[in-house]
Amino acid sequence: MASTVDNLSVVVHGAGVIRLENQSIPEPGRNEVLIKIHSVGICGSDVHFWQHGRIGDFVVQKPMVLGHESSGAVIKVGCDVTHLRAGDRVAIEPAVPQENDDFCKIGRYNLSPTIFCCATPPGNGSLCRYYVHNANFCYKLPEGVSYEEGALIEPLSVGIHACRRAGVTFGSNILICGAGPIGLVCLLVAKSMGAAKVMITDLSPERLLMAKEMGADITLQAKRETPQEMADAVCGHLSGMPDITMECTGAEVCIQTAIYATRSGGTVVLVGLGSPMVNIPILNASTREVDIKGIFRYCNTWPMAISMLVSGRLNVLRSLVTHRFSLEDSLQAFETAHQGLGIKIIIRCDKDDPL
Ligand code: NAD
Ligand code: 572
Ligand code: ZN
Repeated sequence: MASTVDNLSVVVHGAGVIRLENQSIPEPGRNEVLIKIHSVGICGSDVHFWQHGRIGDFVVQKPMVLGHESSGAVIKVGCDVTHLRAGDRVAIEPAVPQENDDFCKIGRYNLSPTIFCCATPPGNGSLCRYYVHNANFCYKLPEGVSYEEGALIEPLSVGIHACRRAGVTFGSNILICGAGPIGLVCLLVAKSMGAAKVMITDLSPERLLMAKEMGADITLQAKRETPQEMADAVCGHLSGMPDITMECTGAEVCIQTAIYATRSGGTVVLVGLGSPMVNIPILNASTREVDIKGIFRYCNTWPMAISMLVSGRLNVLRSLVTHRFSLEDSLQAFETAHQGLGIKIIIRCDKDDPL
């Protein structure tokens, strides 16, 4: 039976409408856990669902709780759960396949047509006090890994998956387009995988400064160049063409730049998702054997992210957090995110551990 005690939740009702509402506390099913949420990061997609009520074909048709970058403490386990118990601190992987299909069998469960992600309609998210999730997609946080780091594993996972798909290795020379949270996690992962030189571009000098502080070797402010001119500038600053370009803006001009800049035989990974139809220099890519790959979120990243956080070699991840708000002040947090201020905004949902 659901209870009606305080489960304050950030709920989107459609374009332009979010409210703080008290919802009932759900009961965990056999293979689920009930989590007392501690920290939740705001993602660009949360802001987009609030502003536009949709992303592509995913339309907010009924009120939906936002938030998919989260961590918290298990307070109740379903009867079939054996690897977690009450009191465990966990990071939550939000996208869960609903069936063990062929994609799951080959380990690429993110590609399953049955994948169901919290805070993508119709799935409720975790920006609330109490949230139920599939126990197999909750990962125990060891001592020394904070709840905020636990929440940051979600965007970090996008960076891990992008770097894996790109084939980043010892000595890679890399261009990253866009120094938002996703471009910055790609930078952190690429450096920790042994990239020799990482160059990052953005329109914003503040974001480029952040990138520099987080270990970018070269930063370049994008102006109003043509993609070919921008690619020439990139190669000049890098003293050669990058082996890999990770496109993290979704802007057509950056996708074009990415192709022109990448060396023959290299790889472009399209992380940013913008317009569904874009013009790209396809002959340039195909005749130079530049591979163009996409990514869809991530798979099999939480365990390695946790190991890397335990090792201390990803301590810089925590500096992505520029703003913190309590759950009660979430609407102010969303306004701040919408204004494009800072990098990662974290909402503290646990009223027993106030800011
Ligand atoms: P963001 O909007 O915070 O960052 C994008 C950055 O690109 C901004 O700093 C912006 O100034 C910069 N930019 C825009 N136009 C530019 C240009 N012409 N040249 C250089 N820089 C430019 O977004 P984010 O949270 O960092 O996410 C980046 C992208 O990744 C988004 O499109 C998002 O939807 C996508 N994403 C994709 C996946 C996936 O599974 N493929 C997962 C997560 C996010
Ligand atoms: O952290 C997961 C994530 N994925 C994003 C964006 C932000 N955060 N994606 C972009 C939007 N797509 S989607 O396919 N969709 C709404 C399901 O357009 C998913 C990946
Ligand atoms: Zn996200």
